[in-house]
Parts: sequence; C-alpha cells; structure tokens
Amino acid sequence: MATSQRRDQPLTIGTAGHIDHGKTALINALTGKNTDRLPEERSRGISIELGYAPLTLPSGRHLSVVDVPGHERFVRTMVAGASGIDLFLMCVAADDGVMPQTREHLAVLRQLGVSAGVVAVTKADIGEPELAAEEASELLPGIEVVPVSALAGTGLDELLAALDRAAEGLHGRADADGPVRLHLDRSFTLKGIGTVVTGTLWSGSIGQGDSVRVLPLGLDARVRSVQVHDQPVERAAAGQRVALNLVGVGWRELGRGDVVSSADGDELAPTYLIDAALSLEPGARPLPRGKRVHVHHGTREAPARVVPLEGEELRPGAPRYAQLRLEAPLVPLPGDRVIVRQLAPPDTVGGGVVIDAHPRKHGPSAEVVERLRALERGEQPPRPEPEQAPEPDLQPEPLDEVALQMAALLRSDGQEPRTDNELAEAVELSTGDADRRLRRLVQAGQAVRVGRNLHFHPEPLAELVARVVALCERQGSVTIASVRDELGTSRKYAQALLEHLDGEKVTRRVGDAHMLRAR
Ligand SMILES: Nc1nc2c(ncn2[C@@H]2O[C@H](COP(=O)(O)OP(=O)(O)OP(=O)(O)O)[C@@H](O)[C@H]2O)c(=O)[nH]1
Ligand SMILES: [Mg+2]
Repeated sequence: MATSQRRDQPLTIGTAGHIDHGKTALINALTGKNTDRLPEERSRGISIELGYAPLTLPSGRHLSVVDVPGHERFVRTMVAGASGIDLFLMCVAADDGVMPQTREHLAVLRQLGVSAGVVAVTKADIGEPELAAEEASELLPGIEVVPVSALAGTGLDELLAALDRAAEGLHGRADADGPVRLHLDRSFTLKGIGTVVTGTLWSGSIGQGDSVRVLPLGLDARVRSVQVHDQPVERAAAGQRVALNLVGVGWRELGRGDVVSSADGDELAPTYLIDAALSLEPGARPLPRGKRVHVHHGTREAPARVVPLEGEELRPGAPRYAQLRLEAPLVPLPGDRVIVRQLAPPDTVGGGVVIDAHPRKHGPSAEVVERLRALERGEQPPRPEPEQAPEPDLQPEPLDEVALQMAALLRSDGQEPRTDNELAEAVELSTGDADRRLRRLVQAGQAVRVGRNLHFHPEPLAELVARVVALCERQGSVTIASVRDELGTSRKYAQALLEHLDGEKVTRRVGDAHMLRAR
C-alpha cells in the first residue's frame, strides 16, 4: 500500500542552529551516539565535521541523523550536511535564544526547500525556555516547538512524538528512478578493507559488484561491498546513508564533494555553467552582474560569477533567472537546489533551482528568458544558436584537465603535499606552466598557497588548522617544534603552516612562539 510504503521510506534529518546550542548533546540523548568523533571536537567542545547517527521514531519510522556544526566558520560544512536532508531539527538554546546562525541555517534550509521539521528549545533546565520558544515561533511559524533538556533528560519523548508528526506524510526527496547519485561527504581507508566513501544516496540504487564512476574527475571503480548505517546490505536504496567499499581507486583520490554515479549513465556530467532561478534572502545586498559568490550544490562548492538574465542586478524578492559561471565544476541536474553565499563577510545571501545544468554561455536576452520559462514548464525547447558576438569574459578560463589533475594530486597528498616543483614534474609541466595553473586553482578555491613553495588542498589544510588552533588553545602558544610533534609531521610542514597562520592573522608571532589572536 502506498501509505505503508511511504512509512517505510527512510528519511534524513539534519540538525541546525547556532554554536553551542546543544545539537550534539541532544542527538546523543536521543540516539546514544556521540557524533563528535574527532579529538579536536572533544577537546574544544565544538563540532567541526558532520556527524551521523541512526534514529528510530516511536512509529517505527527510520531516520538518519546528520549533526552539523554551528560555528560561523563551518557554515559551508553545514550546507554540505543539509543538502541531502528531508526535515530539520532546529535547536535554540533556552539561555541564548535566536542567534545569527539560527537565522543563517534557517536561510539555508529555506533555500534548499526543506520546510518540515521541529524546533527543540534546548537546555530547558537553565534560562527561559518560554522566551526562546516565542522567538523561535516567530521565526518559524507553523513549526512545533518542544522544550527539552539533554542534561536532565526531559522533553525527549515529546520531541520524538513531534518528529513523528513532522515526518508523517513526507515522501523523502530521494528519487528511486533517477540516475545513481551519491554525494560524498567522506573518504577514508580501513585496514584490510581499503577505500571507503560515505554519503547520502540522492537517487538510484547501488549494489555489490556495480561499476561506478566518480565525478567530476571521471574515475572508474567497482563496488566491493555496501553498508547502510554500519549494516552490510546487498543494495542500498535512494534516501539512505550509504558507505561503499570501492576497488580500483585510492581513498586519497576521493573526498567530500565528489559524486558517485553509475559507470554507464550519461545523465550526470560536470558543468562550469548553470542557468538557475535565484532568489535572494530578505535584506541581502543586490548582486550586480559579475559579482563573485560561492555556489554550493550537494556536498560540493565552487566560486562563481553571477550574470543576471532579467534586469541589471538580482534583488531580494521573487526568483529571477541568472547564469552562474563557475570557476570549478559542479555536478547538478535540473531541479536541484543551489545555495549562494557571499564571500565577504561570509553569509548566505540566497539560493535557487537549477533550470539548465549545461547551458551555453550567454548574457541576458528575451530569447534566453523565454527558453528558460519553457524548460521550467517541462518543455524541451531547442538549444539556441551560439551568439554571433561572444559574451565578454567575466572570468578566466575554466580549469583544464591538467589543473584538475594537480588538484587531485594535492588532495591525495593530504597533510604533507609535495612541493610546487615536484607537482610540476608529476604532471610534466614546466614550473611556469604549473604556476599559472596553481594560481587558477587558488582562485577557484581548489588549492591554498602555504609558505613559499607549497600548496595544500583546502580540506586537509582545514583539518591541520583546526588541530593547530586546538593546540594553541590548550597550551596558550605553540612553536614549530610543538606543532611538528603534535601533527607527527616534519619541521618543513610545521614551519610552513605556522607562517600561513600568521599570514592569515589566525596567530601572531612573538619570538619563537605563535599565539592565537583575539577574534
Ligand atoms: N545545562 C545544559 N547544558 C547543556 C544541555 N545540552 C548541552 N549542554 C551544554 O552546552 C554545550 C554545548 O553543547 P553541544 O551539544 O556541543 O552544542 P552544539 O550545538 O552541538 O555545538 P556546535 O556543534 O559546536 O555548534 C556543552 O557544554 C553541553 O554540555 C542541556 O540540556 N542543559
Ligand atoms: Mg555539535
């Protein structure tokens, strides 16, 4: 029966809310699982990475929980975690009320089209739950608000019942008939097992023995085994949290943002251009033609220039068409949601729906708008002839294949990347040609220059930075030697990292010591 099928369908729920508002403690109280796994998370008492736990509601409905960090510097991680969810658990602390990331996470959820959920007023044992509940109701009209205390264990049954009501009738956004799409959030290796990747399966199904292709690089691999929440299964269905053991590809070659699809499918392809219907958040500054933003899709993000296709600039209000000219590839399909964040100060300013995932490069014209309207109506208008006069360029050329290879090498080098010269040698380029591509990779957010002759992939670098900051917090200050010992790395990398942190004004050098700057 349709209703029982719907009930059986697993859903993914994401936490949301400001830093320290008790998200992780609440998930621990509900599931018995501490989703803060990293030593830095435990020593600093904040979430850095996404955490996962299974949760069964009183009705028997199965949920996968994605616990996100609330820190303002980790909103991009929150967006990656929220991109596959069906409903939210917004946490507002009784003693703090609605705060900036309460609003920003809500903007992300709204732009992703996630409208079902529950508000938990956390830490109800302290503060004034009534006041926080009132603020939350104003912000999220029509959403149930439940006071809870993870510490005292109160309100948990009421919260579970409210979650069941919110989940009632939700189909889940997963699409069993769509192409295989697993948006990865992690890649790691297990002794005796090899490469393991995890993510949320947006559509299709993946089973043992399947041949898959990992985009955007197009790496081929075979699925040796599949798990759903640590349980081996033969096939995983859309909507589930999935772990794959892959053969034929190294764990360092893959990472957050990659998309596992089937080897023979041709529906998914990386793109550098997206035509989308974008809407800006109330109060956001207008986006003029050529404005540089960050576009998030799935677990991936890319810098881009915005080209409004209706009018001079995008303003808050009704959705308007715009072309996003990406500096690094995304892997979207029409109908997918994207989030748009401004670079400085970092903030979520809008989002929208992909209308054409592989448009031509074009500016505004009546013909373009007409075509996008037709696509939105589900028609298949013919592709327009290429423009006679080419669009004036707003950006450098997209990353070429060699540049993407270089980014992949940096990612696979992880926390101890080869030097710029060694990188040039590996892709058989002169240092001049390699430098040019490295500069493009830096612009595109695919590499970070560290010290004089090193580049890091941003993800391993972010982890290192978090570890050094944690060490500074524990010890007051650090030296090259103490960072080298803490990271178990060589002096070369420790020194380059500290120079980088000084340069980024995270730390300040005093003699041989480096200490955190006040925020
Ligand atoms: N009194 C009281 N304190 C709580 C409760 N829940 C959490 N806390 C405390 O609040 C602090 C933050 O809790 P977390 O669960 O780590 O908060 P979070 O929202 O996950 O934080 P981030 O992931 O960093 O955004 C910790 O010191 C908890 O012990 C509660 O119900 N009552
Ligand atoms: Mg947390």
